[in-house]
Amino acid sequence: MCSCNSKTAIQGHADSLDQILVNQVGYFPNSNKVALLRIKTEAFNVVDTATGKVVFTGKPSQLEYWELSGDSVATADFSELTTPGTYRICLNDNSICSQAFSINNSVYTNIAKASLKALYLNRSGMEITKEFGGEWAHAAGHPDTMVLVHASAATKKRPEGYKLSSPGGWYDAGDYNKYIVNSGISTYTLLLFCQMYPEYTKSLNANIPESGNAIPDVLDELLYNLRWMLTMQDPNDGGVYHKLTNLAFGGFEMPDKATEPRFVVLKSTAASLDFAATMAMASRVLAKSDVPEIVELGKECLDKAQKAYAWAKANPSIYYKNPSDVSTGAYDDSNIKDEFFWATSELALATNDFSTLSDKDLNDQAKVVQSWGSVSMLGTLSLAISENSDYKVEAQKVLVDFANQLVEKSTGSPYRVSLDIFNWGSNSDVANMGVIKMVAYQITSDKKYLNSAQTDIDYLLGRNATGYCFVTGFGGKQVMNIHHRPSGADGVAAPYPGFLSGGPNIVVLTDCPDVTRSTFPAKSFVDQECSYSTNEIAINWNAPLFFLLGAMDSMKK
Ligand code: 9MR
Ligand code: 9MR
Repeated sequence: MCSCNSKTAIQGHADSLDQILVNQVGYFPNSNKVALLRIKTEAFNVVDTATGKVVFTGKPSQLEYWELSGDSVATADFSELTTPGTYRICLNDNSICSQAFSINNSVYTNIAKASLKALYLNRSGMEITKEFGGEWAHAAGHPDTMVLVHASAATKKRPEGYKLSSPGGWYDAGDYNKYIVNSGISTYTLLLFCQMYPEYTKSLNANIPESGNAIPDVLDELLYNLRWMLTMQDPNDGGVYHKLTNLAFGGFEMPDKATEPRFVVLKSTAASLDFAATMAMASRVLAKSDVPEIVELGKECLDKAQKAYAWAKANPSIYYKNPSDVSTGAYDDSNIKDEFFWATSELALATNDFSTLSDKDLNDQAKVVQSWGSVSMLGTLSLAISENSDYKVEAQKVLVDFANQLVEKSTGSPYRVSLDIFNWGSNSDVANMGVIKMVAYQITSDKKYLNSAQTDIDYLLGRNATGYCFVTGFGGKQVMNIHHRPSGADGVAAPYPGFLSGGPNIVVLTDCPDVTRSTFPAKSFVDQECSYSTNEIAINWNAPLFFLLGAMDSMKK
């Protein structure tokens, strides 16, 4: 018989670990705690891993079938257990046990820091030193000081082949390219965090090279990307290049070995609007800094936001499409009504002039969770939490209505998650839903939103149909083979830590030719490097992950 505190016994039962799904990092003592059981049983035990003693016994709910995972689960609620410690959930005379998890007040501190630090590890054009990168230290690559203007972006003043400097910024994802559309939402999400949690932001030390200077680490980290974004605007007309990229995706080599030429490609309306929105938001957040240089930078951001917005108004339908000789990520979007709304809202807030907005603009927007291509919620969010805006009340109503729908979905779902469509990057949708709930919680102080955000954390950290904890370096069942060039090329077994894997979906079932994936979307995931559609990492996935974990960590007692 297995006793749950014995490591060998658990290893001997590795097959059964997935029978009980838990948040493998842990729970606050006072939070809701719900595990999922895939087995019909009358009772479940919570066992202390240190003593092997049963500390709580509960009765699970009925099994419920989920059409998205193709299996049935019951909930096991052990919220009443509040004693700090490390535990497993066990069944059948403790012969079947879950992964271990902790209950204590600091469960999210390290993982929140790691999820921010991951962005540092993805900085382009900078050596990652041993001091800050540990075993993931590497030489600088992609200086991007001699970037070529691509034919699609040629102008009189900057003709094809013209060389410009656009250094810094984060690599987008597992590839080494830098894309404005995706940078916008990622940077904005961190700016929003700084705005909403100023005290926690000040206190967080992520151990990055700038730690200890007069600027909070969250802000330092996002500034590394924001300063790059500023270089992507053509000062001659205000338009913003869609991306800085190689012509094609390169192989799995370290950054300094990847030396193919780099190009800035087509100025697009979406990139210019996302840039305008992000810079306008930045101007408000940076204005609150007590470092004069940062306040100055904020003014520059507003000026550049206005120029990019004017360019977009004058060029309202330049939709990005890859030119025939460019095959890297497109971030193409032909519905940019939401980008216009977001940029208009942010500029209204930054200039305190709301004459460009109307209730109709607000209500006409699609109520969908934010992503790189659907940004209406970002405008709504900014208006809803602004100190004074003509649209605050209306925006709060839209946001809280949407959060209510999400909460309803998660309480009604067998897996207790609001997600009911699995897109590429499905895990980021879960994280972004958590962000919406955190904002609704701040607006209303109603605990139901916080409890629902907890279920999103639980899902990402193991209580999902794959049984993986989706943040690298954390949990008992870890993702090891992310589609991330440095992780694949560095010869270190462990992947770069703190990254959120994209997560299950059935968009591309053939990315690993030798793998047959589940056709159930919630289970269709493989921890192999080839699976770029389920196991890549990306800055726009880590930003909401950090937001959600940091927000939760900020509420520790
Ligand atoms: O590595 C690329 C990844 O960053 C992208 O998200 C993905 C989808 O655009 O494409 C990956 O590159 C693959 C390419 O599309 C097809 N051939 C295999 C490449 C991965 O090694
Ligand atoms: O996140 C993007 C997803 O929504 C798209 O469906 C997919 C295919 O176009 O591209 C994803 O973004 C990738 C980008 O194109 C290149 N860098 C890696 C990104 C994450 O996979």
